[in-house]
Amino acid sequence: MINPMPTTRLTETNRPHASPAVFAELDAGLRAGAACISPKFLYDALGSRLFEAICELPEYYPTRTEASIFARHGHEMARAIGPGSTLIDLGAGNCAKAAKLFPLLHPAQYVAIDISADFLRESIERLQQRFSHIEMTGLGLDFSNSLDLPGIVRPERRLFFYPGSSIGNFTPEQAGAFLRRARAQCDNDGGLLIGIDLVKDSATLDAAYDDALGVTAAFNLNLLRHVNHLAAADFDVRQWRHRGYYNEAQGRVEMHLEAREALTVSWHGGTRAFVAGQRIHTENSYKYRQSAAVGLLEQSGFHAAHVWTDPAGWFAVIHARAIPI
Ligand code: AVI
Repeated sequence: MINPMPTTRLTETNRPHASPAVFAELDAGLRAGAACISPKFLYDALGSRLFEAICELPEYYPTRTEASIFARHGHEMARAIGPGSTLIDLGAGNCAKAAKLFPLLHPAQYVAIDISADFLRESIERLQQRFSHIEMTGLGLDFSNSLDLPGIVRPERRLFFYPGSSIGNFTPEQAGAFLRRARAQCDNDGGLLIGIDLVKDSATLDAAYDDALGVTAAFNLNLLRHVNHLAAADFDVRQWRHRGYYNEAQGRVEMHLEAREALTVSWHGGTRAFVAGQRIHTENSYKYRQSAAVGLLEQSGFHAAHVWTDPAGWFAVIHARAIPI
C-alpha cells in the first residue's frame, strides 16, 4: 500500500540528498507494483569497497578468471590494439584493471569514468603518481543512460574498456543501446575491449552471488543505507535479507532484498507497506553464450576481432573494432 506523506519541514536528516532526477527514479521504483531499485545505487563509497571485497572472494570467479585471461593474452591484446590509444575506462572504480594494462597498451590518454566520484578521485590521484607520463582525467558520471564525452577526451583512437562483465547488469536491449552509444562516441578507428561472463552451471553462479561470508549480502543490503541517504528513507537494514540466485529461464543472476517481516518504509513524499517475503529487485547479471555476445556486439556497430576465454570457457574478453560508417 502506498500513501502520500504529509508535507513536512525539511531538515538535514529528512532532506533527500539525490538530484531531482535521481530522486524521481528512486521514488518510481519504490512505488512500482514489483518494487525495484537500480543496481547503480549499490555503489556509494562503502558499496564500492564491498564490491572490491567481493572480487577477492573464492566464490566470485569473474574477477580472477578475467584477470587470468588478461595475464595470459595481454601481449596479444596489446599487439591487436597498438600503442597511443585513448583508453576510456567505463566504471573504473579503483582503476586497478586498467593500470595493469598500461605497461602493455601504452595509452596516450587515460579517461576513468565512474558514478562514485569521490572513490574515483582518490584512485586517479594514486595512479597519476605511478604513471606520470600518461595524461589522466577522471569523470564522475552515470554513463548508464547517456555517454556524452566532454571535449577534454581525445577523439582519436578511442578504446572503450569495459571489463568485469558490467554489461551483464543491463538487459540485452539496454546493453545494445549502451554499446551503440559507445559506437557513436568513436570514429572509425575506435574500438572496445570488453569482459563478458558466460553461461555456466547454476551451482557456481548461485555461490558467486550468495557467498558463505555474506559479503554479497552486505553489498546488497548497503543499498538500503544509500537509499536512506538519497531519498530520506527510513529502511531498517535488519528487517531485510539478501537473495541472490541464477534464474536459468531468464539467463541471468538476480539479486533481491526480501522483507523478513511485515514492515513499512517511508521516504520523502511516500510510504509503502511490505509483507513478509516481499522483495525489492536490485540487480540482474546476465550471462551470455559466446555466440550471443559476439552477436550483440555486431548488432551494436562493433566487429568482434578477437575473443579470448579461459580454458573452462567461463569468461570471455573480446576486442571489437568499430564497424566503419
Ligand atoms: C559489477 N557487476 C558486473 C557485478 C556482477 O557480477 O554482476 C556486480 C555484483 N553483484 C553481485 N556481486 C557482484
